[in-house]
Amino acid sequence: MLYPVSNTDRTVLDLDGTWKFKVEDEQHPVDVTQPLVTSTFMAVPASFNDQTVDPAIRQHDGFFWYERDFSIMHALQDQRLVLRFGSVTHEAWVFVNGVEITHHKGGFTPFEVVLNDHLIPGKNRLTVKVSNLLDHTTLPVGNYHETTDADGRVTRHVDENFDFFNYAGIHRPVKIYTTPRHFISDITIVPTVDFATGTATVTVTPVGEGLDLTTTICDATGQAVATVDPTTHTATIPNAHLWQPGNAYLYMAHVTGTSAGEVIDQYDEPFGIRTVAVKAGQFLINNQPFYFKGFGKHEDTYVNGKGLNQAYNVLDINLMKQMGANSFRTSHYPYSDEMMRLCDREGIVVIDETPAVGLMTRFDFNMDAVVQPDFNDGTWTKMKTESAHRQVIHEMIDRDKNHACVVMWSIANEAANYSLGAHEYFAPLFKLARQLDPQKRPLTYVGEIQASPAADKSSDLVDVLALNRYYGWYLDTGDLQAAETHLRAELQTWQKLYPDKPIMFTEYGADTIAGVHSAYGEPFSEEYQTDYYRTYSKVFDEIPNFVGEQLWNFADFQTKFGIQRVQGNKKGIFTRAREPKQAVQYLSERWHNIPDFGYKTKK
Ligand code: GCB
Repeated sequence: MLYPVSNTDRTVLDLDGTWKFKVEDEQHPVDVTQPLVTSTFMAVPASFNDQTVDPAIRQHDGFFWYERDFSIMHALQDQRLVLRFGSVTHEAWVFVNGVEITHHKGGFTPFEVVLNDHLIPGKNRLTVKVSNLLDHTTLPVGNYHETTDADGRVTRHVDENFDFFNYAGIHRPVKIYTTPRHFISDITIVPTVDFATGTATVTVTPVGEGLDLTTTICDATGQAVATVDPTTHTATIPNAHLWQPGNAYLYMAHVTGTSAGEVIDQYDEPFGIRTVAVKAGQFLINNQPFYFKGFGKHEDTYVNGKGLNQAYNVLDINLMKQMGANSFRTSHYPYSDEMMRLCDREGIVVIDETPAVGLMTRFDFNMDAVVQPDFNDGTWTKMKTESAHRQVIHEMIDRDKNHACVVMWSIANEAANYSLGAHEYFAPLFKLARQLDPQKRPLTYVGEIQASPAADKSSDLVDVLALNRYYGWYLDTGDLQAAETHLRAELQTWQKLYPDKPIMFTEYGADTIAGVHSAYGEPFSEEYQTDYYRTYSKVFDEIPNFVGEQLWNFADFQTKFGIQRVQGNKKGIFTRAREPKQAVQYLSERWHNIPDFGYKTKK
């Protein structure tokens, strides 16, 4: 899906701002044919939850209404007008002038609808009904139940099967963009490089009905450097300037759509020339063994919740670069278009993850049970997420396929990979992702501690073993010596089991309350967090196939209430306000001493 842009053939209208807002009272449903009656307003894009001072609204599980008016200037009315939502979490029904015009389920990917046939002259009323409900068919997974009282009043409740606050609302920008009636609808870009000669071959496949399409490749200064052959769809770029981690370089595919010799539509798609491959236990970017240094993150900031916050995105990347980090994972859902475009420009390497989190029905550390070969906790019969999972894989790859920053797809976070049925569930999804990705990037899922080498039932499917481990926190609490022993033993086992698969950590961390100090290095203190990271680093450096460390978490973040959470998860190495904890200094020193390439060159 192309990002909305303005150029001489297209324009973008911005519908962000302050919208009318109302919590649905199911006893007295909203009449969508009439303007929304409410005195409440909410900023868009943003979660609604932290904009209110009413705890009942903040915590409400159910349906919500947003509304605003808009008009289209006369000069644009013969254009194709497309209404696009960057994301609405988790389900949206969109009405124009009281008539439903589209519906989308899935809170972290964009959707759009052509408006022309639904408009009336003058002012138009745009209404969005939003649901924040989650259950065993949705991604993320929620445990849903409802009760009905004597008066028929239904109370709905979602217990998040995951560790972040269920923020909801219109989270990303709302735009109307125009295209001509015949338009460029898609562009797919696949770069390859001959490293011996430095020549790149770029395949650019534009789609646009009723148009003759031609593509010119421009360099970062805007100079045309190649023309795409219309029959083979390829262009050759000698001495190609590579997109490198920390050293981004973006070319532009300038696509022109003509009809009878007249230019009708144009689109500029930025792209980087880089390759990605997994080979002999290494993760290769541009044919060089890359080492991931960075984070699992969240889209999570004060007041905005999970709403787009561009200033925080810019700051976060600056903090990463200052630390010598080079990468992050979009835990646990695809992030905004805007963040992905920024990472392309900044040379930040991204592991792009679906919202498949919470695919497990039990969570404990009884490792004896899960290692039984026929262990089955029922997850894969209880969960009915297959269709949602296929949809998010489609939508994520469709949106992000051209991004240079994306080097790997993560199909899920911490599923019941130790339970019978896991392989049958995941194999078709991996097959689907491999078919859909034109750049054939490596695939992984992120595995949790119960899916140990002895218990895991599906790790043969992944190209890279991506592990989340909490030795020294949830296990071996406060005992870093035991943690070190257990960590080493497990990593050595994976190394032996899969001598050709790279291994990386996608989570490891300890809750740390900023300002708590301990002369004894006790848990929750800043000293403990630093010691914890030192311990892990030592073991990582011993494992030949270990290709990256992404700690948990970049910053403290909001979660549901729970006895292990004090206003949220405190495993950030930055506070939620992005103030550094002590570990930042240690990790900065370590990461500045680890080169992006060649750190773990195999003997
Ligand atoms: C995990 C989850 C992550 C949690 C984290 C924690 O394994 O993937 O969502 O926040 O542990 O801090 O417990």
